[in-house]
Order: sequence, then structure tokens, then C-alpha cells
Amino acid sequence: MQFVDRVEIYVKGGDGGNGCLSFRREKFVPRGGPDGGDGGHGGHIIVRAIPGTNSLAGLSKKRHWLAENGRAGQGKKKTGRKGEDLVIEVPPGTQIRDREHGFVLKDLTDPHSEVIVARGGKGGKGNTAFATATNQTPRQFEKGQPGEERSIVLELKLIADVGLIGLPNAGKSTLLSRLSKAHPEIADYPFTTKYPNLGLCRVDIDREFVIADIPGLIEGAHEGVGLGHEFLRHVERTRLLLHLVECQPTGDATPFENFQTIRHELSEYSPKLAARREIVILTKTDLGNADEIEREFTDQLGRPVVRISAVTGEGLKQLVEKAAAELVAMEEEDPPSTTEPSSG
Ligand SMILES: Nc1nc2c(ncn2[C@@H]2O[C@H](COP(=O)(O)OP(=O)(O)OP(=O)(O)O)[C@@H](O)[C@H]2O)c(=O)[nH]1
Ligand SMILES: [Mg+2]
Repeated sequence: MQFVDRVEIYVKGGDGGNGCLSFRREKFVPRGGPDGGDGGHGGHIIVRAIPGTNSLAGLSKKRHWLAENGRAGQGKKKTGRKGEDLVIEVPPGTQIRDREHGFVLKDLTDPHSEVIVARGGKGGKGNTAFATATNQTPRQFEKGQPGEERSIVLELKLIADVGLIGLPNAGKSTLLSRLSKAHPEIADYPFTTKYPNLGLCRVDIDREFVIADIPGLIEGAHEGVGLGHEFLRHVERTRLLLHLVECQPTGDATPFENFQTIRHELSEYSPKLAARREIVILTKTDLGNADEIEREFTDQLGRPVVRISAVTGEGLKQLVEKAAAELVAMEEEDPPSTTEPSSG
């Protein structure tokens, strides 16, 4: 299935049913009082996060979602039937924004969380409701109110603990395939990965973390050059970055220059993202030259880097342990809050 991560749809709550204008008519009761019932409320449009739904692809086929209208009230004080709510199912991690004004209606991070995106209109009151001591034959009644309508943007932000970043061809997808059961496409040309891939990395029986592999970033990515920019928002939510640097890059730039290019793009895109913890990884160490490059990195950065090779398996186990330890350390420093910040 194609990976769809941003969809725009139009939603409208059902209109409320009109109130009824009616008087009781019975044999032998010359002046029956008012008996017009209220209109039913229109149905709401609800967006709900359902685990197991893994993309927004299903929504891209249907652009207009209308909830059922409420029925009109009737004589004999009968209230009109309420319109059914319409539920749109999305994966957890979907953020919903008002298209026109841009504000966030809700971040559906938690499974089964939901939000009403378009309220149904209220049903109108029938004339019975307007009877008073001085007006026993009211001819007033209300019309139903129209349902709320708006266009919304649904954006699926993958929820991963760890994000893989680096230039195209750095070996990101290969690493994901070695650390998880994911089967991303791998090839020796840049931009093999066009959509993010997720994989679950099992550390041991009670520790695991989710890794997101995104398309390669290139110079100018923060201004939209290449493919990676569009997906940087997916790594925005990760807690730890694994920054992959190829030991034998194809271009003229040195590995350390390539590293700096990506760092620059990150800080231009978002200072918050650039401040995230990062493990620097030298990839493809089986191709040689790794010692010299490692020295340059440790000298420049003042901290150790991890060396890996998907071919020989060097460093993979250490990397998993190190990433898991960093995630735990972060949790101890800053435990995840149990309450979601409310956003509307
Ligand atoms: N020799 C060697 N080759 C590797 C290693 N890791 C990856 N490769 C090769 O490098 C090429 C690129 O690997 P990918 O995993 O597709 O790279 P990527 O970073 O996902 O690239 P994009 O998706 O294009 O950004 C492939 O031909 C891989 O087989 C390694 O450790 N050693
Ligand atoms: Mg790839």
C-alpha cells in the first residue's frame, strides 16, 4: 500500500432538524394546546485513533464526509430522531489541523483517543416549548441549526523512539534491516528510500524501541531540496538521533564535511531537533580507512563514535546497547508525562 501521510478532507456535521409547529387536534377538545416536538440534533463527525490502522491511505479516496441530519420534530410532541455520528478511523499519531486557520484541533497520540471535528447542529425547539401562561397557543418554533463545517488536514507523524538520519546512500535502510524485521528497499544509488520505514528493534526480553528510517537529507533540505525535508517532521518526535556517516563517500566531500552538512540542515530546520541527543555512526567500515576517520571525528567532537558494518556485523550489538542505554537515561532525566498537553 502506498504510504500516505497527509490528507485533506472536508467534514460537515449533520444539520439539526426543525422544530415542529403543531396543535393538538382531538375530537371534543376544541382548543388543544401546542404539541409540536423538537427537532433532533445533527450527528457529529468524530476522528478516532484505532491501533492497527497504519496509514491514512483509506482517507485519500473519500474527500467529503457528511454526518447524518437530525429529523424534524412532529406533532404529538414527538422529537425528531438524532442524526448518527460518523466516525473516521485513523492511526494513532495522527495530528488534525484546521486547514483554513492552521490551528491544531488535536493530536491523536493515544490509541482510542478521539476528537469531534465538526459538531452536528442543534435541533430546533417545537412550538410546545414556547407555551407560557399568557401565550397558550404559541406559533413560534425554531429551525434546526446547520452542522459545523470545515476542511481539516490530517497528518500522520510516525511515532518512533529513534530516527536514522544521514546523506543518501549512508546505509540507513541497511541498518534498519539489520536491527529489525523491516524489509526496506536497499540499493547502491541515492534516494532509494522515498517514504519513511519503521522497524521494531528488540534489545532483550523486556526492552525494545522503534526506529524510523527516512529518505536521505541533502544540502538545502531545510528549504525543501530533495525528499528528506518533508519527512523531517517524523524525526521531530523521536527522542534519539542516529546520524549515519559513510566512511567512503562517493562525492568530493570528506566524511566529516558530510557530517557537518547534515548538522547544518538540522539546525536550520529546527533548533529543537538539532539539540536532540545524537549517536554518530561511521558506516561501511569494512571498506577500509575507518581508523583514520574515527580519529578525526573523536578529535573534532570530543566524544566517541560508533563504527558499524552491515557486512561484517561490526558494532551492531554495541550500537543497540548504546541506543537503549541512552533512551533509558533520557527517561530517568525526564520521565514521559502521562498527561497530554491539551490542544483544543
Ligand atoms: N560494504 C558495505 N556496503 C553497505 C553497508 N551498508 C550499506 N551498504 C550498501 O550501501 C548502499 C546504500 O545502502 P542503503 O541502506 O540503501 O542506504 P540509505 O542510507 O538507506 O540510502 P537512501 O535511502 O538512498 O537515502 C547499498 O548498496 C548497501 O548495500 C556496509 O556496512 N558495508
Ligand atoms: Mg534508504
